[in-house]
Amino acid sequence: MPVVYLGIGSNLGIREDNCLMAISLLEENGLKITKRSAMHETTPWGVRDQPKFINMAIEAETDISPLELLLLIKKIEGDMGRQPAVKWGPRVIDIDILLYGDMLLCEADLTIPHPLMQEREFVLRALSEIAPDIMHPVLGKTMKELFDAIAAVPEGQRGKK
Ligand code: PH2
Ligand code: MG
Ligand code: MG
Repeated sequence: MPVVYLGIGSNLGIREDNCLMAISLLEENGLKITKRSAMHETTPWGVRDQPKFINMAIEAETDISPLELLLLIKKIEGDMGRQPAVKWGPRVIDIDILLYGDMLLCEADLTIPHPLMQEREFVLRALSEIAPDIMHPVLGKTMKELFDAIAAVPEGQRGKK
């Protein structure tokens, strides 16, 4: 079965409970969760003036195709009360597909690997905890290497050339 890595985040309400609820709902809907990272409190990225996030990453096995998984994620986010909001703004729950095996996908609503994962410390910290040796299928670097690379750059300099 394909192994998928998902990023989970919340910065509204009881953030830890929201992340755990998302995991339960993913399991109830057919994902076999094989690893989960610790929960990390992280500084908001993109839009800075918002509450801090709780972020984590999970590893799962699933037969659900990427686009079906995206539909399931949207359903779970909606059922958990996520409202349409500004890009990168506050949210009750956010579930992102980071990696889906070695698959490369570029559809209107879904790009795999997640196109911004290598720029986000909050993603790489959690992911490198559970999958340090997994290779990014485009960048040819492991999650640990990507995390070390971003952690070495001062926060204010990240994403700049
Ligand atoms: N999610 C965003 C925007 N910014 N910052 C952190 N620290 N964690 C997130 O999960 C996050 C973010 C939009 O999905
Ligand atoms: Mg996100
Ligand atoms: Mg998302």
